[in-house]
Amino acid sequence: MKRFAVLASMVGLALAVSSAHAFTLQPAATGVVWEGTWSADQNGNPYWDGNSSDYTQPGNIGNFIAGNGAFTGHPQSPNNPTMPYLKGSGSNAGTNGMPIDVYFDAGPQPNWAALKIEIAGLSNYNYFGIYEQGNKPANLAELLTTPPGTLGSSGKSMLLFKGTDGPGQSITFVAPWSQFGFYLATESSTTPGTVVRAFFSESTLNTGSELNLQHFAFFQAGPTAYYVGSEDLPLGSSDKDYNDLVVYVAAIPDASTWMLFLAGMPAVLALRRKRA
Ligand SMILES: [Ca+2]
Ligand SMILES: [Ca+2]
Ligand SMILES: [Ca+2]
Repeated sequence: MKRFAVLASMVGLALAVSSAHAFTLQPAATGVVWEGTWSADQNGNPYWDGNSSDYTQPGNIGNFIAGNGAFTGHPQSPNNPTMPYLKGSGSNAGTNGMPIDVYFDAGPQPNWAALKIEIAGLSNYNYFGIYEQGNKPANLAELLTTPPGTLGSSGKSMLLFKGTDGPGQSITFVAPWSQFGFYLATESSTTPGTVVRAFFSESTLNTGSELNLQHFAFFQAGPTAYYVGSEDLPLGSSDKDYNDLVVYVAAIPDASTWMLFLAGMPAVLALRRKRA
């Protein structure tokens, strides 16, 4: 069992997002809803409320958001036990509140920023990025295209964080499509450049046993800011803790705002230097 170092203070995460509505969450099918009543008690409900096997228990994404269990006093936790999570509804609902298909509208305001928060055991092989809504690349190896911010060769995906990026890594990006989803791809540890698993926030794009099974948990940190937790193993054989790669993502009025924000996070930089 590993416990990963705390690397960044998330204090002051309230970004000076402009009043312009940079984007909206676009529900697929008949919709998704934000649900602020939940309890991270490892009972499998909501769907992300599993019992972590690679982090001190109880330590799933809900514990991180709430700032309880193994994340009590965690400096990166937003400490919000009622932060709404995205719940499936109607025909977009899986079991235990799972939203089957989730994607985002890039919006008229093009700039987004993402901050990698916390990683788990398979970190070196996990790749996190965005893809064009409804249109994943045929060749999943494109999901590993580096450096972050680079489009895959078919233009359907963009890596945001590669496995070896440490917590505190950040990126600003412009989605080249009107709508996008998030993906998590795991690279083979024995055959570099080969994808052994890939999950999409539109889980109808997943394959095999993971078809229609959501591998991401979304929490609404603000009108234009989200926490995205991910589960990197097939749900039938995983702990469903959804903390395997956690990203804070926000629409920002312009990149300079994000840079100002980062300038206020010397702890991140100091710790990253210390770790390097
Ligand atoms: Ca629960
Ligand atoms: Ca997991
Ligand atoms: Ca985990």
